[in-house]
Amino acid sequence: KDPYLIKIQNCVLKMSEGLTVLERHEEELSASIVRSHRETTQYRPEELQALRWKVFSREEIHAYQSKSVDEMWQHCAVRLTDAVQYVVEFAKRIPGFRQLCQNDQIALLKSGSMEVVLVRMSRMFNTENNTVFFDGKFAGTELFKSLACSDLIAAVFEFAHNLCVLRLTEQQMAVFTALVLLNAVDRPCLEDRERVQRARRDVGLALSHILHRDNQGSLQHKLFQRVQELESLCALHIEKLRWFRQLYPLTVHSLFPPLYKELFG
Ligand code: CLR
Repeated sequence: KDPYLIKIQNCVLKMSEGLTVLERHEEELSASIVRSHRETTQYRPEELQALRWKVFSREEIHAYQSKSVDEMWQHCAVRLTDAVQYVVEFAKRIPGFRQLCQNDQIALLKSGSMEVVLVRMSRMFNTENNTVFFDGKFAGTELFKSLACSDLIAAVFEFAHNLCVLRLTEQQMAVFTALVLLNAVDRPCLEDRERVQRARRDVGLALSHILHRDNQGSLQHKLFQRVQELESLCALHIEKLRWFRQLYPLTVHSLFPPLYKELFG
C-alpha cells in the first residue's frame, strides 16, 4: 500500500475522467450544431443529388441574361437574402451564439452570414459541370452575366468548387460553418469579446475532434486556407454592392430586402 502509488493512481483517474468529460462536451456540442444545421438547410444531400438532372435550358439562360443590370441584381439580392435567412436561423440555434448579446450576434452575422452562405453553396454545387442549384435548377456562371460582376461570380464559383472537392460530411460542414460564424473575434465592435472567444474555442475544439476521429486531420489546414479566401470574397461582394448602389441608389433603397441592407448596406 504505497501512499504515493495511490496518489498517482488517483491523479491518473482524475485526468482520464477530465478528458472524457471534455470529449463528451465536444460530442454534445457537435451533435447540437449538426441538429441546427440539418433543421436550417433547405435541401438534404440526397435531395440535391436527385435534382442534378435539372439544368437551365438555353432559352432560360437567355432570359436571365436579357434582364437589365438592376433587375438581375434585385433578383439575386432576394435569393441571397433567402439563403441568409436560413443562416440566421442556424446561428440562433448554436449553443454559444444564442447566449451572446444582440449587438454581438448582429456583428457576427454582418461578417459571417455571407461567408456561411458561400460555404453552404458548396453543398449545392455540381463539379461535373460547374453549376450551382439556384432558382430551382442548376446554373453556370454565364447565367449571372447581367449582374456585370463576372470577377466576383468566377471567384465565388471557384471557391465553391474547391470546397466541394474536399467532400466534407454533413457533420464536418455543420461544425465548420459554426466556426466561420464565430470567427470574427477581431472585430472592433464586439461588446463581450471574451465570450465570443470562448465560444469560438469550443467550436474549434469540436471541429478538430471530429476531423481527427474521422482520420481527416489534414482537412484542418485546407479548411483554414479556405477561410482566408472567404474574407476576400466578402470584401469583393461589399465593393460590388457599393458600385451598384452608386449607379442605382433607388433600386437598393426601395427594392432590396431590408435584411440584406441591414447586414451588407
Ligand atoms: C447559395 C446557396 C443557396 C442558393 C443561392 C442563392 C443565391 C446565390 C447563392 C446561392 C450564391 C451566391 C450568389 C447568389 C446570387 C448572387 C450571388 C451566386 C447559390 C453572387 C455572389 C452575386 C452577389 C451580388 C448580388 C447581391 C447581386 O442555397
